[in-house]
Amino acid sequence: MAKSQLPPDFLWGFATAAYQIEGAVHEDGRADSIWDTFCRQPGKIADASSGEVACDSYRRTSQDIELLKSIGAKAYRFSLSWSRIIPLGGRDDPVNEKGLQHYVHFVDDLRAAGIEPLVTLYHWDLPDNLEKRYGGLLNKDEFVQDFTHYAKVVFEALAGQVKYFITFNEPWCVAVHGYQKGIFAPGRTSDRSVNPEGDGSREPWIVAHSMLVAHGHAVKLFRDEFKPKHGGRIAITLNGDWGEPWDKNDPKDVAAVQRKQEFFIGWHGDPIYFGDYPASMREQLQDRLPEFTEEERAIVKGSNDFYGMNHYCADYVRHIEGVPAADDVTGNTELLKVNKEGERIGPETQSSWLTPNPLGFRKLLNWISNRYDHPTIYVTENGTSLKGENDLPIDQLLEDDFRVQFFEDYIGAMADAYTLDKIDVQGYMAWSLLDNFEWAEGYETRFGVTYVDYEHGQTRHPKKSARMIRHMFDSVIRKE
Ligand code: GBH
Repeated sequence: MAKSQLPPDFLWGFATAAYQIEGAVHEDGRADSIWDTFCRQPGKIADASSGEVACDSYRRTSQDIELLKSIGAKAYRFSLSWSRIIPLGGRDDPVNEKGLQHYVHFVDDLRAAGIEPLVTLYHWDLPDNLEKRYGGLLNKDEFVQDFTHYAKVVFEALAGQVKYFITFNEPWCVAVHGYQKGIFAPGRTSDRSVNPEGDGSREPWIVAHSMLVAHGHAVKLFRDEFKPKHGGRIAITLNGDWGEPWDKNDPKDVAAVQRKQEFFIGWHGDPIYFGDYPASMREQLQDRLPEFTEEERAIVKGSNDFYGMNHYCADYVRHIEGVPAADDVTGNTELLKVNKEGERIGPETQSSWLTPNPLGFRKLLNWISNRYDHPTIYVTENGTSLKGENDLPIDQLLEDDFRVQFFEDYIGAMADAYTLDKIDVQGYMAWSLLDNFEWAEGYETRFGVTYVDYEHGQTRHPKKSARMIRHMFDSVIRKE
């Protein structure tokens, strides 16, 4: 059988996010985001660290561009720090020219190096002032207006040079980790041992609605005022992992897989492609799930120029009997790593949730494509941590064969989806260019294709995977 291929203009590269790499949190007028303040609370971050220094990328833009060039990247996905651009965040607050110009120059320098920028507006770092001023994402009316204004400031500065914009990165993670589990900023939850404030039975659904409506407004603005002149495309990025039934002979587990995907992906995907939340969510959540007004529906439906897909792994899904917990976000299911027969879904990594399963990637590409009528898909993140990587001596750490194999298998599965299943996948960004601040896990978990030596001046040392990815794409991308 002929080897599966990808199209000649396939866009591939690497991804990062502002708070995870930039550091320089007080430089040039930047103000706190909710992650700066969250990290200052004792016990929230595994190694008590923060993004204060991180990879120092704010001061090392030319090093990062050199690195991208040296490993053959065609594209780079990064996010903007809202509180650098509008420190206080709001639509009547001043724009910080220095912060904005930093990104203008960075984009120019990327283009000069022949690297296509993909810009994410919101990768979880809300200006802290907006959290304090009106409760951040819980206040839909204020948040939507402030996000849309921020988007306008960004489009005015960058739309001429940037052809791919992503509004929100993984609204699921914001809503669930930030408002149900309380493990991400702003750390709200019903669990009073974690936070005295929060309501995990209601707030996740409220903030998700805010993000969807804000996304819709930013997209409308882009299409009305910027796209006609500059072209370019805009979308949201949704996370989603594959699921297999825990007991494949139990129809309840088979149904649970579909319900789980509707709760994880359909929650945001259905309003964008169909104009409403999935029926399974309405059934379980009833009036806790917000309703779209007609105006909101019109603005959210059809608001993706492509499907931004973050994907890491697979789970077994088991149905739960009885009434769902008040703060259930899973569709009354349980995610497990071992099935009824005792088989593992994939090998262990440093991240307890991340068990690679490349065939699951191909299956999920099919699931998304079928559900949403074959959208163009850009994979905006895919990658892995390695069990115990942080404890290895550097010479061994740089030989990250497990990660090399991961990319080989996942890129192969994607090529199969394109060639054999006719899935319209046009881009792929490996997570991540650099080891970086892995949110609540701090620096103990490394996702980079480049080792960052935090003890010796944040120096960069490409791992084997950094060098290998270009060869994988070289061999799989069809020549014109
Ligand atoms: C991405 O999210 C982020 O965009 C990126 O910033 C981050 O560094 C990278 O992954 C690596 O973690 O709580 O058991 O239900 C990861 C996607 C999806 C991972 C949801 C955790 C939930 C597992 N996340 N998943 S669970």
